[in-house]
Amino acid sequence: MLNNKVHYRTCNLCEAMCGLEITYKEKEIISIVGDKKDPLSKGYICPKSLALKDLYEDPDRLKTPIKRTENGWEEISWTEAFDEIEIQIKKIQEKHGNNAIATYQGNPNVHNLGSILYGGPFLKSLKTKQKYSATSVDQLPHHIASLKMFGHQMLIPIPDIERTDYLLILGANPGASNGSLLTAPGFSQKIKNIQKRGGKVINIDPRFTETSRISSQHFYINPGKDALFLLSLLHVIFEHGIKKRTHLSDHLKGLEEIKEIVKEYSPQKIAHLIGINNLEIQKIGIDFMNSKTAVCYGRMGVSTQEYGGICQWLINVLNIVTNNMDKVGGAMFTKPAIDLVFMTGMQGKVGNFDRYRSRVLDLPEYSGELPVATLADEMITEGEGQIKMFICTAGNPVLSTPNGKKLEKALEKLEFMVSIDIYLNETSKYANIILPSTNGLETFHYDLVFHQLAIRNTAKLSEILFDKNENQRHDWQILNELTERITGKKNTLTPEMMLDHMFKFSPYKEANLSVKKLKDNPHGIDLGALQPLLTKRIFTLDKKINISPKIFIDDLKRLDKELIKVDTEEKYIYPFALIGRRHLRNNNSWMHNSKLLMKGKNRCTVLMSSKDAINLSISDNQKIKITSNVGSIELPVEISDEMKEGVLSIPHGFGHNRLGTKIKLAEKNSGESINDLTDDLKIDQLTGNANFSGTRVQVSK
Ligand SMILES: Nc1nc2c(c(=O)[nH]1)N[C@H]1C(S)=C(S)[C@@H](COP(=O)(O)OP(=O)(O)OC[C@H]3O[C@@H](n4cnc5c(=O)[nH]c(N)nc54)[C@H](O)[C@@H]3O)O[C@H]1N2
Ligand SMILES: Nc1nc2c(c(=O)[nH]1)N[C@H]1C(S)=C(S)[C@@H](COP(=O)(O)OP(=O)(O)OC[C@H]3O[C@@H](n4cnc5c(=O)[nH]c(N)nc54)[C@H](O)[C@@H]3O)O[C@H]1N2
Ligand code: SF4
Ligand SMILES: [Mo]
Repeated sequence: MLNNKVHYRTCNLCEAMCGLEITYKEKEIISIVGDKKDPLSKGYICPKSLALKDLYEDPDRLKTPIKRTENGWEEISWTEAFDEIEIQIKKIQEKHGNNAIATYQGNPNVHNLGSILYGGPFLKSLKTKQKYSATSVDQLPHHIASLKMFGHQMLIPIPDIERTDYLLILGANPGASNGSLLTAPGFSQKIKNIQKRGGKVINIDPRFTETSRISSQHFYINPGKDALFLLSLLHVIFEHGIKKRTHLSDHLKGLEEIKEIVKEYSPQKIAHLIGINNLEIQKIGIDFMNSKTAVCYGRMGVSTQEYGGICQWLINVLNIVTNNMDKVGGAMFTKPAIDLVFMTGMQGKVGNFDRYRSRVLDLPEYSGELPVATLADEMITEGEGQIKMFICTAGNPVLSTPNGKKLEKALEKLEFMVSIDIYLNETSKYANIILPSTNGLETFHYDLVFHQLAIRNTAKLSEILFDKNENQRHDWQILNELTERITGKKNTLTPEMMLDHMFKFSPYKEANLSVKKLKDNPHGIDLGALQPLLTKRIFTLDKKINISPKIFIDDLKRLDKELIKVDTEEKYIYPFALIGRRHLRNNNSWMHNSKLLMKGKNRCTVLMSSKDAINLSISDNQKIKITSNVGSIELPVEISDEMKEGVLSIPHGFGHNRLGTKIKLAEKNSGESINDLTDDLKIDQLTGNANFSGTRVQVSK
């Protein structure tokens, strides 16, 4: 009789990097629990990790390449698939130019070592400017703020939530999302701990969320008005006088400029637009500046706004001018075992912005990518540079990008499309060929990205738990074969070899890190708490931290129109503002096929305040039609006093009712896609990021 065995790894489903202890026998998982010896997560896990079993066993998961034919989908061999894709790439680029091929990289790419290491060379081999990713429906403003202020797109300040006395959270709901650009497993407990230490947690959100519930105080804000809120906080802080000198003083520039600017934004003048009372704003500002340590954390909900760029810039400014940047208990910077920021920063490869613009809408490039909101227009609009072929890797843009229905129409018209994906879903169904990859437990993994964003420096490797079957391929093998076929050059390096090489540049010389050492330490290795280090890694040309970058200052003119805006006709036609929401047991669009996660009541509902429901005579669970300027969907109402009056909430990632997919359980719990309502043309004009917060809608019965 075979004995049970135990395997340790990091959960790859969200950014929290929880350590798992998986008991298994042959190819069967017996249990998944938190690994108490993991130096970062110390035993914490959320229910999603248990779904790794469902994912592994899911009969709907693709294992063989499939090709769309007149008679439906047919299984084909890998050689046949690669041969045909190679022919199409060459044919289309010869006929229409390199930019006729577009690529989109979805979120799971950053949770997959192989995709990170082999995705870059693959994109480069295509020599196309039509590159897109989930970055521009998510955290793009963070990167631009870091690039313009610190000189490096990945120099993202990490709130030191384990040591702070005051945490101001805007537009993030770690109580459901487990945190983002802030890897902190057990985030909710850490919020409670701040209060146990005598500290405060203030949450600003148009909805009273899972995070609001465990915060010291919650304030409802009008969607999309965080830039004004932050300006008014800075007004209060400068009015009371900031500390004269800090360890960053000699490294700052632009302080006088911002001080002048915020004079215009007193809370007395703009509180009514923000929706938070003048005195409350003053109190938050004063408490923030007087707290021994304090940090402002603003995520998804403030990034995906009309002024997302301004928001992320001002959050950094707030942390800097209150002497909380690069300080214990404030916003800090990591020094991970493989320190991509330092490695690339020293080589001057720090990212770029606006070197060229998109063809149709004239939107700025960022780090070689264009904003995905304009992908459909680039496909539909005829002329030189029109996209004819699309390669989608681990992405579901039909559900995840604004105006998904428009993208569907555009995908239908392509000459050829390839998806590298584990499912036949809402996006991959438009592919001519789907190349399926291994997933999760079948992969060798090291978190290159999330160690860079964690509240503590640790290093952990995950070995393959279950070998793939002979006909399966890893993402890196698929990407590598495509690259080899395009370039004609062989690459025999494996992810393991590449990783081992990167450890040679580790700043932790004394730790002697290597793949072997991490294999010998399966719970991971602790490298210590974050330390101040920013002055050694400012990568701007003049080596100054720029508090007032010109692009943001100029963008304030756009924001200032908000101050004098009278209610437009749009507000009467579409009286409600729509926002999204996450749930602990969802993961963007792709885990609704897990039995375990889909238990319980329907989660794809419209949340509406009871006052609004009474005004419209709508009862709980009644189906209503929600319409925006781009489309309409029908969903049941959930009356909830979590909602601010005039604001509705629908989760993203649903809409599995489109025909021709193969995700049986998800189809049964289909819901509707919020991105059939969001507008691809209403974006943050500065950064090109999608704007999901506050889509104007009307409702009818
Ligand atoms: N309205 C609204 N829209 C949103 C958001 C929102 O809050 N509101 N959130 C936005 C955010 S933050 C993000 S990150 C995006 C996400 O947007 P996307 O990345 O486009 O969407 P996902 O739902 O993550 O889809 C991931 C795809 O990868 C496949 N997949 C999963 N694992 C693997 C793997 O290991 N290998 C391969 N090859 N494929 C795999 C899945 O089957 C799925 O098709 O959505 C954005 N869209
Ligand atoms: N369970 C689960 N976890 C996830 C994911 C998932 O889909 N499910 N997705 C992962 C991904 S890809 C990401 S990027 C992260 C995102 O993680 P978070 O950034 O925490 O994202 P959300 O949970 O969507 O929280 C955004 C919050 O912003 C609020 N909000 C909306 N509009 C505004 C506004 O105008 N102003 C303010 N102040 N608040 C606003 C919303 O009500 C919501 O509470 O989560 C990750 N973790
Ligand atoms: S919080 Fe994220 S990383 Fe941790 S177990 Fe849940 S899904 Fe996995
Ligand atoms: Mo995301």
